[in-house]
Amino acid sequence: MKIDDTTYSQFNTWKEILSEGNLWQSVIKTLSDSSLLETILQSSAAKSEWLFVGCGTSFYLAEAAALSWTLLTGQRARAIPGSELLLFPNLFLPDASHIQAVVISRSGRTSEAVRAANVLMQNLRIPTVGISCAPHSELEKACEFCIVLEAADEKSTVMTRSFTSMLLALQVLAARRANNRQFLEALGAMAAAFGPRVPMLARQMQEFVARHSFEDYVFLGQGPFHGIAREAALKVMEMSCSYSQFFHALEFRHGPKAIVSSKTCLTFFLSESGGKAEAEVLSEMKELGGVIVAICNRSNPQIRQSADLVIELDCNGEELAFLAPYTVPCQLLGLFTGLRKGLNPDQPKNLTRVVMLD
Ligand code: F1P
Repeated sequence: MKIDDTTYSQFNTWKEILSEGNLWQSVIKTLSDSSLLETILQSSAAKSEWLFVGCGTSFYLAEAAALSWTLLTGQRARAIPGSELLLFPNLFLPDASHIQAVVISRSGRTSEAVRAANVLMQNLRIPTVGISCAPHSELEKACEFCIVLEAADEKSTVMTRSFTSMLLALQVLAARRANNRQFLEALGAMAAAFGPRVPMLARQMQEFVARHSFEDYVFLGQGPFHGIAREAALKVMEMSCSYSQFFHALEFRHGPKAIVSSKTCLTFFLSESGGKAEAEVLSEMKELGGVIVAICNRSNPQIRQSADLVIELDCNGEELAFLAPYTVPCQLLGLFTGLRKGLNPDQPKNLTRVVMLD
C-alpha cells in the first residue's frame, strides 16, 4: 500500500511521528539562541558534574542526554530513574556541591519526577533545571528553571516527538556549554534533511513488518546509542505489546544470544566509533538465524550482506547528531507492529499518559 501523510491520519501517534523532522528544526533554531539556556549555562558554570533524571521514556532520554553531555563537554554526567533518588538518596549525599541536576518529564506531573526535583532542590540543595512539554507544571514549580517545549507535546500516551525534541534540546544545551557551533550546525542540517524522509522510512518499515511475524525483539546499541536501544525496546513494548529486550551490542554475545531464532528481530543502532565491532555481532546474529535491522549512518558491504533491512541516515557531522533520527524507525516499528496485531497505538494496553502515585 502506498503510504502518504494521510494513510494513518486517524492516529495521533502517526501524525506526531510524521511531524518530528520539521519540529526538530524549530526546536534547534529556537534554543540555539535562547536567553533561557544562556541563563541556565551561567547559573551552572561552576558545576562539574551533571545528573539527568527521568522515568520511563524520560529515563532513557536522560541516559542518552547524559552520555551526549560527557562527549560534548568533557564533564562527568550520569542518568538515574526518579525512583532511585527517592529510595536511595544516600547514593547522592556525599559532596553534592559540584552537581547540577536536570529532571525530564513530558507531562511535568509524573509523581516520581516531581518528588525527585523537590528532593534535589530542597533536601540535597542541588540546583535543578526542568525540561518538559507542559507549561506551568508541578515540575516547573519545583525547579530553578524549566525549558518548556509545548509544540513537542503529544495527544498520545506514547512519547515519540517529545522524546526526540527534549533530547535535541539537551544536546543543544551541551553544545552551547562546549561552544561547539559546528555540532549545532550539524544538528540543524540533520533535521532539515531528515524531515522529508519520514514517509519513505514509514513505507520501508511497514513493508518490513508486513513480511515478518516475530516472537521477540532485541535492540542493541553502545555508548550514547544504548539509551536509544532502551527507548526503542519500550516503544515496541508499549505500542505492540511485544516482548522486547535491550543490550549493549557486544554484551549480546555473553549469553543472551541463546534466544536468537528466525522469530527474533534484532535491531542494531550502529555507531561510527564502534561500528566495526558492532557489525561483527550483526553478522554473527544473522548466521544464528536472526532477522536483522541495521540502522546506520552509512552502510558497507558487510552490513548490506547480513541485514534484512538497512536504514541509512546518510548525514554529515558527529554521530551524536544521529541519536534522535535513529529513534524514529523504531517508533514506526512499534506503530506498524501494533497495527498489524489489531491494536490501537493511541490507546496502549495497561498504560496511562502519566504515572501519578498517592
Ligand atoms: C513518563 C512516562 C512515559 C510512559 C507513559 C507514562 O512520563 O513514564 O515514559 O511512556 O507515558 O509516563 P513523563 O514523566 O515524561 O511525563
